[in-house]
Amino acid sequence: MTQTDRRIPVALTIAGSDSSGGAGLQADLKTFTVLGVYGASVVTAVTAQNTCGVQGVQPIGAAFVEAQLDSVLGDLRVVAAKTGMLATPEVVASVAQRLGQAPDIALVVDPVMVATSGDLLLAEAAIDVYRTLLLPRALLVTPNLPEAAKLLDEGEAQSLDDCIRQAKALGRFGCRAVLLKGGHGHGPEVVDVLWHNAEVELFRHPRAATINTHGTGCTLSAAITAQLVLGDALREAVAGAIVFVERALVSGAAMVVGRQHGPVDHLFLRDRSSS
Ligand code: PXL
Repeated sequence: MTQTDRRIPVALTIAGSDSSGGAGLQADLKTFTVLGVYGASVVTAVTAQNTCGVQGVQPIGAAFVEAQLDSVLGDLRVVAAKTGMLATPEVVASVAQRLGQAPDIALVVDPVMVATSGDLLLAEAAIDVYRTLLLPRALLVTPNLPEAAKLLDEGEAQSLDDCIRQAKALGRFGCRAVLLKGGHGHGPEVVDVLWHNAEVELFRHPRAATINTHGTGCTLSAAITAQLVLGDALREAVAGAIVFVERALVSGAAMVVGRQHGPVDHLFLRDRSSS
């Protein structure tokens, strides 16, 4: 075995920093770690943030995002990557262009636009760059209902039929698969719609009774990425990640991290080892 072969498989997050530690690249690295995968990070923006909201955003310039990507991709064996908050059209374009040169990396695109608190995390002008440059490079895109509506430039899905239609429509941007997350809907049941290989699969689960939902989407896309690094096929990675997030949501319901929307409990597995 050569030195190169012995490099361990890596999950990469390309995302913003959440100073409160519940979402963004902090959520991603925690998720990679508890799932047993080595994580690396390329920072696209730094937010000043807590459980009450986002107090400030400092985007990183596209040239320095590219420098970080070059450093990581030129040395580490990145098997799968995810994007989270990309903040500006220039960064979306740079990430798409640089990952276009690394076609073997499985790419999960979480098209982050707005924080749980309602604060904007993406410039409006970047949405078209997602459509034209980043989605065609993606293995999987994981929008919530408002993000899917923005990408499609239509109203938010109001029914399961709408969700299925929108999931299929997003596939026309050139990604191989779409997971349309139903968490922003209403009612006691959440339905996530996976469109993959020209087929639709529904993942139904009870809505967790919690206000601690900060970082749910980040954690889901990070868990999918970690499962891909571990060798799962896409469908199994998605199914496993949905269960992971459900358990993190249920365990996090009782946590008090700050005064408002706290994070999911990335450490819920610790209860297994202490019993
Ligand atoms: O959950 C979306 C998200 C992604 N990235 C960063 C965030 C948030 C939500 O607050 O802060 C950096």
